[in-house]
Amino acid sequence: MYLAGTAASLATYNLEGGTLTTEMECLGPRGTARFNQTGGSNLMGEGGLSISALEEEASSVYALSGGLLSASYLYVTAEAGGQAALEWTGGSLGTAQVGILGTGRIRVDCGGSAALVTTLLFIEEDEEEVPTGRLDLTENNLVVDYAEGQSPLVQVCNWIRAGYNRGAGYWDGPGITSTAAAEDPDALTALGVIDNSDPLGDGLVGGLTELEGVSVDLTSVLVKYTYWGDMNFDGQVTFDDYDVIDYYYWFPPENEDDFGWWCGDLDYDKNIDFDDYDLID
Ligand SMILES: [Ca+2]
Ligand SMILES: [Ca+2]
Ligand SMILES: [Ca+2]
Repeated sequence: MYLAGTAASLATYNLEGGTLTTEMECLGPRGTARFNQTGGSNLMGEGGLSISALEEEASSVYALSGGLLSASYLYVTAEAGGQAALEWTGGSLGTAQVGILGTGRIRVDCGGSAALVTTLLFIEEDEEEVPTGRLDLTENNLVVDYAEGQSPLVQVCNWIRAGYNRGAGYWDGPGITSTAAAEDPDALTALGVIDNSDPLGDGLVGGLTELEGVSVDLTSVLVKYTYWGDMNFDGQVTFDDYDVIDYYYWFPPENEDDFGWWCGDLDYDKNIDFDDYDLID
């Protein structure tokens, strides 16, 4: 199914109930396309959903506020000033691959009740390895359920570092960010990330069987909207978390890539110092 496609066209599709079954769906890449799903099921089976805007005046938006959207892949692509976005505010989303290309955007704004779960996540980067796309989790979580030996932890951590935008802003960068953290008047919240397999092997974080109601396996990278310093992802900051940062303050990881939220490097600058303790206090 194709929505829009040419420069002057405007296309809107509303799905309120029933089941829509297609092999694949494309919004864009020119003109204005909007898919409003407030209920029902939109099923693509083995196929996927492509939301694209490849010229300045183009705008393609999929707004999911109810029902079920199921696609084996989901690509959001914006180039040349076009606007392409998935706005997820309610209902369920099931997808195995998520790609955010160019300046595409995905916003998960389900009131903290949702996790974007995928086996592969890709966010395009420029020549300086700065991400160009944006995944805004607001108050929600992310699970990248990877295959054994293929942890995307370093990449996901880099995208969060870009989203946090330390030194230039506050949770307003590209990559993986949270406008809820940015707008928190007390600045107490952040996006944390851990590899559930505990790659450092110290038994201080990871080993979770669920993340706020979502079942997870050990080979998963978990991103949680939580309080600064909640390294073990139990939703609060306690002595257990201080134990983590204290341990790694005295016994820091040997490799630069091993620094991140999980060991107390809360500001993602690859060391553990008083700036990190400031954030937890
Ligand atoms: Ca896994
Ligand atoms: Ca905790
Ligand atoms: Ca740090």
